[in-house]
Amino acid sequence: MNFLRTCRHLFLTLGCAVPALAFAAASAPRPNIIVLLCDDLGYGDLSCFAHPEIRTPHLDQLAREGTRFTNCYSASPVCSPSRAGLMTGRTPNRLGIRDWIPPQSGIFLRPAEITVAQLLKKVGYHTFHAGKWHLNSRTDGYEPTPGDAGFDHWLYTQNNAAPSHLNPRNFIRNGQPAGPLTGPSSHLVVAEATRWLDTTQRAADAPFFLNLWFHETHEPVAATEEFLALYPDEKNPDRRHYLGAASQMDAAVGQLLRYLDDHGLRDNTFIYFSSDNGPETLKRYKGAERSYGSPGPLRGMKLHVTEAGYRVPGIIRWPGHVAAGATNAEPICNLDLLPTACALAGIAPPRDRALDGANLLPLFAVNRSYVRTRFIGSTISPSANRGLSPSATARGNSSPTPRSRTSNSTTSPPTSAKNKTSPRNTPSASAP
Ligand SMILES: [Ca+2]
Repeated sequence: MNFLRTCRHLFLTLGCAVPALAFAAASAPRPNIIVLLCDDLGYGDLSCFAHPEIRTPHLDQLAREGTRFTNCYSASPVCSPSRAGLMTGRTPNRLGIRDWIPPQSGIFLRPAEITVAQLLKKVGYHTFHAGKWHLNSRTDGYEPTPGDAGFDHWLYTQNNAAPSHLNPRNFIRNGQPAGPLTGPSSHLVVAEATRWLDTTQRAADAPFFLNLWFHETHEPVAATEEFLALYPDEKNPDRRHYLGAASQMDAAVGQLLRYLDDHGLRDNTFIYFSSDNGPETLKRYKGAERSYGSPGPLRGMKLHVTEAGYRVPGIIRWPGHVAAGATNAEPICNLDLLPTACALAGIAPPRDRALDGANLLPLFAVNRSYVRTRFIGSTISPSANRGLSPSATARGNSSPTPRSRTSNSTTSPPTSAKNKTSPRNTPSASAP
């Protein structure tokens, strides 16, 4: 798509003035964007975030080639609200998703929301999702799918891979059961992505958006012998699986990084690595026997509204734009992904609704004058916050601008849905 067509496309699809960045993009190709999101990986679970045993050489490499963010937050201390926030740039309080989404619960990300994938697709990005989704409650087509959220190609599970994260049988590919698959979930996710990149006809100047949401290191934790063998001195077999699962996910990241290098994609690809929430508490529920994640020096765990519930590892690599080998203590949040991706693509974020994320690009400039005007905060439902009081948390570094909440009660079903289900915002009663 040439420059004039690009500008016309931007104007028509967004229905607003083409921002200045779109013109700047004429001389620089729009970068590819990759999101790598772990599940329940704690702040202290990578060797580059000071875990004393876990070996994550590929993520350590990513950190050396990019910037390590030591105050990187998720939008929520539990799966579904955090992921909903990442996709929309809006605090989950606005979305009516305040806890994990149980199967068949009728809760899903409402189609009236605008996702980062939809925005990027409208301006020519090829869009791909693989891995856990957890933004709907059923996978039979009666609720919105990743395809409805803007992805051209998608391979996903509603929640966890089953029967475990090795050799899963419950993935759905573009609406159809994928059948039994062989290998660790994270490796399957990366293999699907590279196969898609190899086989999808992409316009010469069209970038891609990969949204890879690994199941590791959520329960049921399961590592292959290859990764268990990295920890011969660990006598506790359950903990050994946890350590191995973190390295297993790291190896999948390594496969992706090698692919980018082999195909000349390193320099023009923006990579954001993080986790959806803090580490699970060992034996919090039946089946959480291998939850040996580490909050590092932080207080709390997953579901807690203290630091370890929300603060997660954050790494961003974009060669030539994001400092290499640096550490940055500026608070950032997965809510920032949508406005940042919009800036990378040279488009304006939605103007018809309140956004809670901030464009991070000024933060990457050498002589930066970055001031965060959006505060980071979330509430969590009483059921999710089991054992703790219903509570909220917030953080910002300047002029917090709290906004009013909106309700989920006016949600309408997707046009592609087969029946009329409506999301509820009733908290669930049990389990992760
Ligand atoms: Ca999670």
